[in-house]
Amino acid sequence: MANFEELSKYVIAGNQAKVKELTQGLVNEGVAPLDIINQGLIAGMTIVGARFKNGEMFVPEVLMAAKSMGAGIELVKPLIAAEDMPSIGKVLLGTVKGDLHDIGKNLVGMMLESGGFTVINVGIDISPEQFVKYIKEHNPDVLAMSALLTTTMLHMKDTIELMREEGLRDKVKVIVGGAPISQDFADEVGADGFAPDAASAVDLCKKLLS
Ligand code: B1M
Repeated sequence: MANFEELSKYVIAGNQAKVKELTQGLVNEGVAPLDIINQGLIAGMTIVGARFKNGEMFVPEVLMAAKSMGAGIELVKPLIAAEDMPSIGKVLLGTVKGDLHDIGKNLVGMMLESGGFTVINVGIDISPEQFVKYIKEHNPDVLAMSALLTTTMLHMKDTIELMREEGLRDKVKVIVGGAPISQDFADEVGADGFAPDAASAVDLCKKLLS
């Protein structure tokens, strides 16, 4: 019987060894990889987010929790890739300039890969100029930008404007996401779509490329 609650508990505690052990146990039991991620690993990180917000947890603890979640995801990731299909499109993925948050972005990347996309994850703190450079280099079907800060989300607009200036906007679909992003914001900055979570990002990319 899968014990997601215990897994979440060790994510919150930032106990990498236990997270790995329990994740492997669930894998051995034959629990679906996405259930392990959503009901165990992400569920734990969601509680961490709430506690951080309330001042009940502090940055070092949050980082430990994030690392533990990442360790669990690393174990499950190859199993999702194994169910993979041939690539149905190329997505260039990054977190915008000034923003170092990458947990959600990496989840989006993982989900996209498991949904059959080729993902080029260019990392964090990516300026509009760097995004444009990577687009020219990799020729993606979709640019996916993540932002977690209200102060950095405006760089999505700058990036889209620079793409337009460089004649790239019509060639590449743009999707945006992250905790402070909304559909209204996506419309305002001229993105093709907004996804509230990683699973929706996969559906959105499929819809935009169909
Ligand atoms: Co930061 N942080 N943080 N932080 N951090 C938030 C975002 C914050 C809401 C916490 C708070 O105050 N309540 C707040 C932002 C406030 C705001 O702007 N409105 C905040 C702040 C203020 C800061 C600092 C400024 C703190 C400081 O130093 N004073 C600083 C900024 C650093 C920087 O980026 N320049 C900072 C630093 C950090 C850490 C380094 C400690 C760490 C990041 C570690 C890392 O990413 N490697 C961290 C963390 C972990 C958080 C919280 C606690 C958790 C974020 C997270 O990973 N969530 C967060 C509070 C919270 O969210 N409740 C907080 C789990 C993750 C799975 O969710 O990223 O939302 P999320 O991704 C979701 C969706 O949003 C969506 O899919 C994912 C789930 O399916 N999604 C997309 C994300 N990207 C998408 C892209 C898409 C589609 C969907 O398409 C392209």
